[in-house]
Order: sequence, then C-alpha cells, then structure tokens
Amino acid sequence: LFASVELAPRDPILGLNEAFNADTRATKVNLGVGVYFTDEGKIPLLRAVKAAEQARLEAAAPRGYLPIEGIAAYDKAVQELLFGKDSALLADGRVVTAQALGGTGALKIGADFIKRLVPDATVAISDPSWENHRALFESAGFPVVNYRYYDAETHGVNFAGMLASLAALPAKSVVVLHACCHNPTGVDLTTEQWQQVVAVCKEKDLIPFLDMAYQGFADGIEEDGAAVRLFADSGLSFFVSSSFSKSFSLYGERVGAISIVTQNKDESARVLSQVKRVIRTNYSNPPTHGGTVVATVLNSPELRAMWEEELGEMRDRIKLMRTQLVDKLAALGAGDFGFVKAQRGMFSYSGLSAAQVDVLREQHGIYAVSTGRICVAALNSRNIDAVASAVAAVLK
Ligand code: PLP
Ligand code: TYF
Repeated sequence: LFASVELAPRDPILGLNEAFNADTRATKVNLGVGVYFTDEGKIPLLRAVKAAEQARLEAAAPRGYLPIEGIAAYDKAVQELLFGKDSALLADGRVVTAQALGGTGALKIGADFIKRLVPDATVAISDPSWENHRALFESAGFPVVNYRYYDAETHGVNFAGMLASLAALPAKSVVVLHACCHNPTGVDLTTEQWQQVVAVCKEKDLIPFLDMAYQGFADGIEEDGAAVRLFADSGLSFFVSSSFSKSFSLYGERVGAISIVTQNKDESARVLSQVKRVIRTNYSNPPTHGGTVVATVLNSPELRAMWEEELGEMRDRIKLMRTQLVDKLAALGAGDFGFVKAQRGMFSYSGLSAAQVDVLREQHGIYAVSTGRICVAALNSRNIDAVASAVAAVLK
C-alpha cells in the first residue's frame, strides 16, 4: 500500500524547529518560527488567560459538544474585535462567524466553502506570503498565483505592481490579504493604499479574504482592525480568518475564527448553514478549552483590561527589540537597517540571503528562515548582542 509513497518535503519553518532542537550549542538562538517569547526567552502564559483557566477549572463545567459554529459568546467577541463594537454590519446581521481551529483552520473552512461556491476560482496570494497559504488553498483544490507585493530594493511595497497584478486577475478570483503585520516581510499597506485595494476588488469583482493573525501586534486592537473596517464600509462581501494564537499566546489551543460578511441577514442564514456543513464534514465541532478561555477574557471587563495591557507589553517589547537591533547593527558598522524599525508585527525581512542565513546557522547557531525572515519577537536582552554581532560578521 505504501511502497510508492514519497517522502513529503518538510515545512520550511516548522522544519527549522526540528533542526534547532537537535542543535547542542548552548548559545543557539531560534529566530525561525513565528512565536512571541518574553525577555526571559519563554512563551508567556498571560495572566488574563491563567485567571480564566482557573475560573474554568473551579466551575468544573461539563464538556458536552459545542454547537458546530462554536461558542456564541466567543463568536460575538471575535466580531467585535474585527469590526468594532458599534459596527453597522453587526447590527444588520451581515456577519457570520464560526469558531475555528486556529487561523489555519479558519482559512481551510473558508477555502472549502469558496470551493463549493466558485469552484473555478483562482486564488492570489502576496509575493511572498506565509508558506502555508499556497499549500492550503492548493489542497482545497484551487490554482494559486502570486500578486506582486514586496520590493526588496526599497524594503517596501511595490504598490503599483500590486495594483496591476490585482487588476489583471479574472473576476471572482480570491485575493488573500494580510490584514496587518504581513508575514513574512513585516511590511504593511498604508490606509490610502488599502482604500485603493478595496476599490480594485470592487471594480474587478474580486473576493477579498483577509487573514488577521496578529491583531494588536502593530499599533493596537482598534488600529490594527483598520483594513477590515475599510472593507466593512465598502459594501463588498468578503472573508476574514482570524487567530488568537499570538495575541493570547495560546498557540497550542487552536483558537481562531472564520467570519464572512454577506449582503443581508437572509444571506447570512444561508451562508451559516453551508459553513456548518463544511465544519461538520471536517471535524464536527470545535474544542471547548481555548474558546472558553478567550470568551471569558474578552467578556470580563477586568480580564479584558489585563489582556490588553499584556498585549501592549508584547507589542512594546517587539518594538524595543527592533530599535535595539538597528542601533547595535549601526554601532557595529553593519550598515543602515533603519527599515527594520518601520516593519510591523513579529517579523522582519532582514535582507539576508539564503547563503548568509546558512552561515548564521552553521557558524553562529542562529536560526532564521532561508528567505532572510527573522522573528524579532524571539530577540531578548540576553541574545540580542550575539545576534547583532553574528549578523555583522556575516555581512563583512
Ligand atoms: N495566517 C498567517 C499570516 C500566519 O502568520 C499564521 C501563523 O501562524 C496563521 C495564519 C495561522 O495561525 P494559527 O497558528 O492560529 O493557525
Ligand atoms: O510563520 C510562522 O512562523 C508562523 C507559525 O506551517 C507557523 O505563522 C509556521 C508554519 C506553519 C504553521 C505555523
């Protein structure tokens, strides 16, 4: 049966973790995977999460099946984070939300639903994008193409190229957009640019699919929702996948959601029924723990305030690491890395080549993705000098 099975390639990012774990050097540093670490180098368990978990343990709640679309209080909280508490769309019943297995699970539910809706659609992802975007949409049966995005020369966005790529897509193509904190580059669009993207989507009859994996990591919860809010105001129907993996530091609990904006309440009811069908045939219904914890935090004024403070601490620490890295590289004569300060979220496209990344790993025990992506959220006061020195050495 399995004689002809070929060995599948490793995930380029998660595969790095395996290599890192096998490295015996005490000074090794993992800047590969997108995970936030504290200054002590640990994945935090947020205080708000701990409090909600304790409350849940004490309540000794039974573990029956959840509704197919998940916990109602969770879905509502997700909608308010994405669209704003006072959103007209929410009041009009134009948003359908289902709890999902992380942001990845949300993307897959959305993809499977679109496959039923527009089976011949093409999916366009940014060049470059999160590795899993292409694989996920291909596995849902779509051809996947790239739209122009990153400009290595300027460390910015090739916006004219992006608009031209989008305008050239066939009608009803799915456009996957990073709502904030672009992975892997850290380079986001400005509000004016977002407005133009909305206009192209409208004019060319494209299906926007916003992926929001890092809300709160750039400027704040509300600020980072700006792109979603622009699409909400546009009158378009669109998709949003969202994740609490990073913002709640709940990577392993798989807490995410798929939200779908429709034209009216009646469409919403029919869309929800189809989304439930997709979920039912994938995993029936979502798990209880992560969703309960997140809903408890978001719906308790005290815990929510605590969470927002903790999220702010994570955001500020990442920014501090950006500034310090840039300053240290400049002091070492490694050149002007000022663009790293302008990048947003966990990642930085450092500009290092694949060959330089190899030297970093082999000679210095510093792990980065071969594209030159580094996870700034894994830098800390103890490893940043070593990282800066190693990068400077590699660039000499
Ligand atoms: N989308 C993007 C852009 C991401 O960077 C990630 C990162 O993990 C995800 C989706 C997946 O999120 P999750 O880990 O919640 O599945
Ligand atoms: O880009 C990252 O590092 C995170 C984590 O298949 C991740 O988004 C990476 C690869 C993957 C799943 C999650």
